[in-house]
Amino acid sequence: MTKEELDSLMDTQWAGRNIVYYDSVDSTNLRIKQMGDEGAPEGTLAVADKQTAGRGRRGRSWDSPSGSSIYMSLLLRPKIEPDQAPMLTLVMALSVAEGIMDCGDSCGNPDVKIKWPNDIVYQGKKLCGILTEMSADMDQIHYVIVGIGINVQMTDFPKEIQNTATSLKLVTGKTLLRNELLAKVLEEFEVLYEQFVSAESLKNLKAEYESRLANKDNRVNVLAPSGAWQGICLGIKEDGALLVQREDGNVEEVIAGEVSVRGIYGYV
Ligand code: BT5
Repeated sequence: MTKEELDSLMDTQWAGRNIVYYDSVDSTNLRIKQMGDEGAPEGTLAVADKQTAGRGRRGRSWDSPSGSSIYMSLLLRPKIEPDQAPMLTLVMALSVAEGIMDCGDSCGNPDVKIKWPNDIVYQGKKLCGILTEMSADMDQIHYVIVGIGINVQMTDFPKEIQNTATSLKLVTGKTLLRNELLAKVLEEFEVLYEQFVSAESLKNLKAEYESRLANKDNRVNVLAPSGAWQGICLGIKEDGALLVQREDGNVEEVIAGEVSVRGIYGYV
């Protein structure tokens, strides 16, 4: 993966048209944050072969060895309200799932699913995670960073995640080129992002997202700060909330950030 190869494969109008490539970096999200503060244009993309301080949500870390995965962060300057920004995680999750499908035979056509809100999974294991961060005032977004980590050819995982993590190589046996997948994800994102921004909701993406939603119509555990409860996952709302029906028939809107949702037998 080199900047030249990425530039030559990129078939987008603006997303990923200004690529900053690192052999090794602390975190691509941190680099994009700096570029966002310095006024870089929408669509600027940081890509790294390796991260030394890859970040997950809520202070967690992202295992980021060299030579085997995609680590990238995209700078966005959407004209939406700050409270609508978390929906961008769902837009990117759908773009990654569709991008993997677009790679077709070269990727072995795995039927990947989205684990709401920010993971791409295959047969119960995590292939990709997304971290969306934002710089904003109360009523105005300065910029949003969408960071994506995709396990492409990783075969060795640290002990703590061996049972929950996987890679495209492990699930398909195929050696997929990272730059090909990266370009497909951005092509998908550009289209889905325009649909999202023009509707200011997920209205146009809801059906597609739900068709990829792991646990749809299945029983899930909702791990809320006030306690865990179970229900049936019905789908998503146009604002990105997950709809879960309790035993008594009431349908709750679960908001990302406050809670985790798991299958009743494990991580997905
Ligand atoms: C995420 O957080 O899933 C968001 C990950 C975002 C990573 C990208 S890489 C490019 C950009 N730059 C960054 O610094 N970050 C973004 P979360 O839902 O909190 O999941 C984190 C958890 O996933 C960890 O606590 C581990 O259990 C697990 N994990 C860590 N590394 C993993 C990996 N490579 N594959 C699968 N699971 C992993």
